[in-house]
Amino acid sequence: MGRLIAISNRTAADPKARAGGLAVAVWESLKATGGCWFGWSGELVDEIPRGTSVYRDEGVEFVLTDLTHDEHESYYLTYANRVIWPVFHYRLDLASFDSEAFKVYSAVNQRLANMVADRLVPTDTVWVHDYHFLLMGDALRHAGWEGPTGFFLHIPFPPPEMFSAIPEHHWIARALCAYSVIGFQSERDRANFERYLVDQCGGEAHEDGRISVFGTTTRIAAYPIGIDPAGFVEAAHSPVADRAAERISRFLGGRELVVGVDRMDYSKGLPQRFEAVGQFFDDHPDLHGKVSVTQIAPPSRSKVEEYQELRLELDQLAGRINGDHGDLDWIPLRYLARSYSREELAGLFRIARVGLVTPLRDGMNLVAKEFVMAQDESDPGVLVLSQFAGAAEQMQEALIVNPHDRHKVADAIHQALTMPLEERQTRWRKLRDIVVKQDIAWWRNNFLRDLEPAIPA
Ligand code: GDG
Repeated sequence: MGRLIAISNRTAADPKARAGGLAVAVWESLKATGGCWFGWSGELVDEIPRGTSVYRDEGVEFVLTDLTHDEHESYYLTYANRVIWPVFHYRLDLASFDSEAFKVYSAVNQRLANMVADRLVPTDTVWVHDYHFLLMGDALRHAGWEGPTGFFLHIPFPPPEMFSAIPEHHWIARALCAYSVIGFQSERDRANFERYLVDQCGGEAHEDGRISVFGTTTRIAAYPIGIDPAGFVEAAHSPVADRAAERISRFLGGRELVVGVDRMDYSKGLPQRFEAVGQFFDDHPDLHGKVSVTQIAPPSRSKVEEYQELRLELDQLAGRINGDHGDLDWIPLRYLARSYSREELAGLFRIARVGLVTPLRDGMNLVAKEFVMAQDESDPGVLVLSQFAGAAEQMQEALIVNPHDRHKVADAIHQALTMPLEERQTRWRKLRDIVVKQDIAWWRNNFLRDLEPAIPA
């Protein structure tokens, strides 16, 4: 294989992204092939920048561009985050369709594609990431690039009935099919896209997973993303994790810990989770004072209105639950709207009896996998997992719930808290085996292996 070229909105040049599993996994291949990573610098400027900032780190070249204020507003905040994100998470009610913003989204995809194409050589392999760059495969072709181009969608792909509500759906689908390989998180997402192409575009699905449509043939497949399991075990046993675990244990004073960690996003089902926690305390007065729920929810995209409303709703709900159930010496639901280090989170997971991962819709959900790896075999905690997280396809040994059904989620919390040790261990071992086997390297290798046949000999 020649050089690997990665393209994503934010890159590992951003220290916050650098520690993430994805950055590490992609970086490995970039380092091994002397590759290059393209993306946004994180800076905003008034005029479309002519140049790029380029620097090298461990043999990997980062090529970054600033965005103009207008591009950031229309491409990123509006089209990516107020059209694609809500619709792809099945939330048509939250979408603000905007054809002017689509033009800018399209122009940014083309601007970056031109920047990338200028630096490509024929032996390169291009791997594009996520919903900011749905049109990049096509834009690269326009820019003269004819080599293999893969795309991985980190978020769900909605059913065709929903996707086709986007005014530009046909344009997007046609552009997507310019990629040689399109990867999804789950079989459900892959099947949704295939159904759209077959039913609405006259596509022909082949048995080997390729699909012929729009005069071209593209491979579509599910490649569930994983984590770096050993790295997370190490984080969970680091001195920072030990200190965090100690601090929380002191606060808990022998109470059982139920934990949730999610970016503050409406896809994560936090209001519904809080309602379920309220239901659980309604149903089990005997457990008042014996269980403490901690929800960590670092705010994200706080410039977008829907996220500001979510923040208010959570503040209110948490206040109500604690007002209804709390006592002088007990806070039933601790809700912390801030971020913690990866090691601190790992320490928190390690001492939790229950992990709550109940998104309304999620591409994969890495927290589910991290929670499992942080547990100790001698006394493992139980994962309560939404049936609507991509992770549910791999992690059937979790307690699988419908996050909209607060009674069932409350029952699952109770079942998890009272589950006998032997059952906890049996379930946990099966989950651990999956997370270890289908890790981040497995994901990357599977994807790149499928992209390789597209490389001209
Ligand atoms: C997208 C898709 C898909 C969370 N809070 C803190 C923190 N985190 C870390 C978690 C985990 C990551 O962030 C979140 O990953 P998720 O998978 O849960 O969700 P998204 O951010 O929505 O990611 C998702 C993923 O892409 C990968 O393909 O699984 O479905 O939506 O690693 O631990 N990390 C730190 N402090 C925090 O406060 N350090």
